[in-house]
Amino acid sequence: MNTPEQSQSLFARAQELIPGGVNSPVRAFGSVGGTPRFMQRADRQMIYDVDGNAYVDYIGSWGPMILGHNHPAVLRAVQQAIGNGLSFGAATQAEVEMASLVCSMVPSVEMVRMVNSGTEAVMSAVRAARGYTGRDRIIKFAGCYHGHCDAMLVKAGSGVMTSGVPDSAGVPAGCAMDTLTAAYNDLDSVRELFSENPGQVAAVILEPVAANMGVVEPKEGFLKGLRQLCDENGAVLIFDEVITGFRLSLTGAQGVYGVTPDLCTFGKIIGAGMPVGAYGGKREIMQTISPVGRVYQAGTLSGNPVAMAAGIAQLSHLRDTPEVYTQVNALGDYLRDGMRRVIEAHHAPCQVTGVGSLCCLFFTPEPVTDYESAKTADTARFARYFHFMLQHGQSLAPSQFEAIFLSCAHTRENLDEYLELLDRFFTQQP
Ligand code: KE4
Repeated sequence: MNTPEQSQSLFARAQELIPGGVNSPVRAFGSVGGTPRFMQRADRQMIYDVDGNAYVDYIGSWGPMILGHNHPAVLRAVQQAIGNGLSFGAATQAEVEMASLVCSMVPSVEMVRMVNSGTEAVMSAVRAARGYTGRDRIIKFAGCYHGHCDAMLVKAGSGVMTSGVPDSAGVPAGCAMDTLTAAYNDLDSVRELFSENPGQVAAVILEPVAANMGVVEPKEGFLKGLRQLCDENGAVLIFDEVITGFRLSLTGAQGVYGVTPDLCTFGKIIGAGMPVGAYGGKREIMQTISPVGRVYQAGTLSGNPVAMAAGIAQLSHLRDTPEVYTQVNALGDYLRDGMRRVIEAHHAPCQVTGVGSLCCLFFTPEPVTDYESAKTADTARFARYFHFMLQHGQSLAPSQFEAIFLSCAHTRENLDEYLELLDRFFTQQP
């Protein structure tokens, strides 16, 4: 490994010009320390930093790169689209194609609206649920992340207060109070909030597989129970599938677990690395959206032709080669089995979680089923593991509370290299 001199000088300069030197906080290595690597090129499963170092990429731009970087079909589509102009601010055929693709691939989506990020998708879906029900309150889950709109940057109030309190400066208490927080995998906590707020809850929103507190799977019956509670209370069930959508299966987590949301949100894979988000679901809810309905939502670059070309190419490839999922999910099983063998051999106080191509190594002896148990992780030890791996050419998410994202471009040899290094880490730092 070359010393990260270029990254260090770029980071010093960046910190003068950009808050924290980054355009998204997690990239700053805040929870692991050290200098973030400034990347300049990626291809297939590999990514290369400005100091000439090569890494196996286990972030994949936080999810979009399920086919690996620079997939030929995506690259070709983008190059072709660019030649026709970057953005028109007018309706295009590509948007109809994209909408038709999403609605044909995800049965719960009868209508869909394109936006430019997962945050925008969630913000819009929450507004649609509030407009459709005429109610204000939203139930979310501790440890689930849904982007940075005000209503989602809220944590549970203290004690008996069921109303939320801001989880970020700049979020007004008046906004936070309408967001209630339940515990993931705990249906009673949801039942309690519904009974404390009768007729006031517009929606329940969650990551059907949580991947922002590390990876935490829904317990048997949890998603089904939420579906039932929403039906009983006239609330909209929103699955935030920004990570799981088109990753766990062609029909996301809703297809894997067999529970149908009323609305769902997408991002990442739907744009193949270009800035795209989407929200969609029941026609009667989506018809509340402007210009048809009274819920306003808009965006200059929504449905951008270049972004649509990328997304259409990636989704079409996934639809036409479903063996992609067998391949990438099998890699996930292989990696999780290997991780479990290594931590067992070393009696390491760790948990391995994950679904399909999402994996997570928690540095805690406790089973992880929600945010409270996830927070028992030894983040200092995670940081040592992270830097050990980075030094040996493995680019992992710089936080215990993220995921390993596998792609079709990863190989078993890549995973064997990771597992051999994991074994060495525990040998050297028991
Ligand atoms: P964006 O606004 O970042 O496109 O999407 C927000 C979002 C919404 N919902 C879920 C389930 C998400 O995971 C995200 C964003 N994911 C993080 C990674 N955990 C993005 C990385 C970052 O913030 O830089």
